[in-house]
Amino acid sequence: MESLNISKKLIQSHLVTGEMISGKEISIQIDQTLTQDATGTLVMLELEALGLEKAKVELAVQYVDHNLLETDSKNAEDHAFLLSAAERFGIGFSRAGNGISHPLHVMHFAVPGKTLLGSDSHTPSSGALGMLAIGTGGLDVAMAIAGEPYPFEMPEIYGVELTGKLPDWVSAKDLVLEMLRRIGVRNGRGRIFEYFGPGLKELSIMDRLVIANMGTEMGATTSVFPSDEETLRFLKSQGREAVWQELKADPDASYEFTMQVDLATLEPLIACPSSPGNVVKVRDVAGKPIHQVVIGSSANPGPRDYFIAAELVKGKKVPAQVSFDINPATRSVIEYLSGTGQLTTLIQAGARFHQAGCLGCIGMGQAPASGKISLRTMPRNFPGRSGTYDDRVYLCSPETAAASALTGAITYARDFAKTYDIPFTAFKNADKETSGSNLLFESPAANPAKKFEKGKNIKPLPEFGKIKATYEVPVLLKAGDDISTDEILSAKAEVLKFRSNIPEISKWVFNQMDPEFYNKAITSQKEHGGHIVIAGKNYAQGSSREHAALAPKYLGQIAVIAKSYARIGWQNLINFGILPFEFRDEHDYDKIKLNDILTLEGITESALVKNQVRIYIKKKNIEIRTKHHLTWRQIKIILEGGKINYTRKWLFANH
Ligand code: MIC
Repeated sequence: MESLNISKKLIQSHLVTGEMISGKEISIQIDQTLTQDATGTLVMLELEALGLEKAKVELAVQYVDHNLLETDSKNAEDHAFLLSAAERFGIGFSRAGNGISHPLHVMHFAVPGKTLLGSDSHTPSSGALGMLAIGTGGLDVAMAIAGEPYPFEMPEIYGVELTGKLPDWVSAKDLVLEMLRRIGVRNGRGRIFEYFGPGLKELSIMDRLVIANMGTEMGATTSVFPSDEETLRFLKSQGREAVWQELKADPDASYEFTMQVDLATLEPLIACPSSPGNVVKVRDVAGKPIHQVVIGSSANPGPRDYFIAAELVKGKKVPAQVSFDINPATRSVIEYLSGTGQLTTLIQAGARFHQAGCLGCIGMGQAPASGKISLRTMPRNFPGRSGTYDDRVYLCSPETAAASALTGAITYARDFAKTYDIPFTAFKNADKETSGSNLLFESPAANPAKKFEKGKNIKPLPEFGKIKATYEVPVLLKAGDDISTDEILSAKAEVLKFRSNIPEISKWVFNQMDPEFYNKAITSQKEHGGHIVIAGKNYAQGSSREHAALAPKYLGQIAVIAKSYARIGWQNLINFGILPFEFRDEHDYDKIKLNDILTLEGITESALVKNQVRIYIKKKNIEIRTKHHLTWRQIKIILEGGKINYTRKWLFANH
């Protein structure tokens, strides 16, 4: 029998179709699902559209953690809708105030050896506990809740061997930033990062969560850790040791690639604006004045991270020009800090203490001043994501963030500690985690008679017709490399409240890149029947929000031609019936100009299967050679006008 690494063991034990050959489509059975409020409303509307009676997975949990500011009635109404849908379908419900889905899931529900699919790109966080946890678009999660296997491309497994011990003042965030420094935001695509080696014993489950969470920023399908003694210790601390099982690679298992990280050689790192892949040493940017520090996010959930911040600022005062924001990741972090007295310590130092949740990480408040530096312990800093279009967001560890808050400039924590004579030993006893016993969580049985509670802002999913064989449409946007979903459809508070209202949210499509885009798209839809977008490498990186495909589709987007795509963004285009073409020759990108009219001919099943759709610039009669790597199933989905139509017709037709 073939010796297997952990990732392959997890996939093999859930494999429904296909073979474990990298790049080939496989499908796996999903044991658990995770949805959050910003993506969950669409998931529930999709389940309604598909006519689901009850959830068919072992466990489905709906979290409320993103849309927490009630500046009008919309978010509160969305949350009431989610609770009613959870009661209808028999889905667990975690109320607002409990905190961020990812650490909550790891603490309360993640099980080594199981699979998890989530409508949030940071779902891989549960890989910290030896799960195969994948983030994807809401419609894929809806299908999993309906009991369907999840199709995706078999990734290559990339082994990361950890050796050595982390130096003082260097933590898990620095390790994952080192990974990002080496890999960048594109080269993790089509890969799973599997961590192994003696250095693992240095990392608590919360540390592993930080690393698995931000593996997403490398474009990875997911990250996986073994289930070992530390996993058992953690599960015991949560009163859940009964679900523990050991999970390790076979002794002679191999990886497609391996890399080594000697923890002892790491030093504090920081991601500069405006990409998590833009990593340099803290030393290289030290001294730059800052105006905001935010500590806490799904990429910094453990109590140790708040403990460190509290101990560093103890008895000192943050200067008035710095907004020092503390975002507790979970309700239990608040309880912990209040129990240790560190809540008072932080507040006395000038901290602004917020409710548990994602908050400024997705621009739900906490938008920084234009052009001024905001230092955050969060997972990503794509342009404008903070809610300020010309933001300057840096990502760093809590050590760097807290030391910088006090000095008012980017600061190397070790130098700071030396100046103030703060010994690192004072931090060694930081608790690794809090117990998860206090979660206010509903676990309803399915009740098909339960009525959906829909506020006025919740609009039905738009219906789309089949794709035509020919189009003549203008290029309404020509984007560069690494365009994130935050740039396609902003995450800020003003926009997030329309997540369950596609007609309204579509007004924000590409707004950051071209404030006139919406008007142009509406005109183009009337005059040409749609539009096309051109992009560089890694189009639609970042979040899983399917709105970044659904809203453009609503505005008539027929196709995107890009140099390459991010995994989830590509999948979402397909799910909503948008053709994801790639340039055969990247130089053709330069031939296309904004507003060129492109003719697309032969969009039929047979031409698509043979990769023979013809695209040319009408007036100039220049051919643009494109290709795609759609499977036959995906071609059918697109031609039907998206996965909902396809599912109704082909999958659930006889149910
Ligand atoms: C993010 O971190 O980008 C988000 C906001 O959590 C998204 C989900 C969303 O857009 O609702 C994600 O990671 O998928």
